Amino acid sequence: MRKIDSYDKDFLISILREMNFIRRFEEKAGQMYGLKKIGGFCHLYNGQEAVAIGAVKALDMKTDYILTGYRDHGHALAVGMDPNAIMAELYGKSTGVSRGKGGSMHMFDVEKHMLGGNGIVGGQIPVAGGVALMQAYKGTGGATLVFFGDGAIHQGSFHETLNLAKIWNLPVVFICENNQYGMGTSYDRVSSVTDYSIMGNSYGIPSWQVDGMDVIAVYEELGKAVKQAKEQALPAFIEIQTYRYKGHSMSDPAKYRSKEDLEAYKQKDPILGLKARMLDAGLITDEQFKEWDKEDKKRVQDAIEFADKSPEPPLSDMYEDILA
Ligand SMILES: Cc1ncc(C[n+]2csc(CCOP(=O)(O)OP(=O)(O)O)c2C)c(N)n1
Repeated sequence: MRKIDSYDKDFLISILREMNFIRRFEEKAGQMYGLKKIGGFCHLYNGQEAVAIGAVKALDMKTDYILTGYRDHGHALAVGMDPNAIMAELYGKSTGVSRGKGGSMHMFDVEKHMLGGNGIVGGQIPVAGGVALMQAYKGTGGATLVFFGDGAIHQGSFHETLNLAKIWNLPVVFICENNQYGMGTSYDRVSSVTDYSIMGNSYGIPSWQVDGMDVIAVYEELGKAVKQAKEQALPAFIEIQTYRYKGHSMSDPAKYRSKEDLEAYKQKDPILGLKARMLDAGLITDEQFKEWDKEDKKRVQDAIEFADKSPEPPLSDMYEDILA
């Protein structure tokens, strides 16, 4: 675990609270799915909060962009998208971020520089390469950060984009959120190598692994990668070792892993870990945390009420937003 002594107290509190808010949001989304308020696919982010928060804190969202896959609620919240509109999107309501047409996998907000969740495994990787090419071409000074799962490493588009990113000197940071599992199986059963960081090295891209249960480690290592992308036009590939507490999607009972495995990771929980370090350092009290948690639960409850009260999209909406 990285030390926290050199950090500003308010910065640490914001990280702790933002991770906690994602957790509370996801727990409620899971419940609402169970109540059939949310339809379609729904992939929860519980356990991986330190990745989205640590990474986004290392960015300047005025110039930088992020893209991600279908497990995207945490990234959307991390860049400050409106939780009410995110929940309404999950409900398929017209007040949702994609007017209820995208659902869980398609959070998008161009003003917040969040260029989307993507349903196709690895589909966001070449798009991120294109966004970084735009940044380099226009000289915006920004970088693009793209999140994807360990399953996406085996897509051809991952390899093609890494190669082009290095040849074209693109300011892009590739982040593999290795949450140990793909859909229904463990990553080490489907991959000929288990140290994914070698994948970037084979394209001449500096690559390394980071402990994704430690938000400060994610923040510090991403800071290095983003600086390198911006100042040297050098891409980076980071494998963040994390863990998802829930099944792949709401329809996955996660029978391919043991209870012991899950419990072992819960002992390293990113939120409780940072909270414990802050308590030890005398930066916060238990009472304060309980108060913040109450506020977070209330904000999520407000999002539920907003989504519940929002109108369904009219049938005529079916014929809008069609490109071809
Ligand atoms: C091109 C493509 N193939 C298959 C699928 C079906 N699918 C959805 S998620 C998934 C597993 C991906 O696992 P991983 O990348 O490790 O991400 P995680 O869900 O663990 O976050 C698969 C095979 C898909 N959406 N797109």
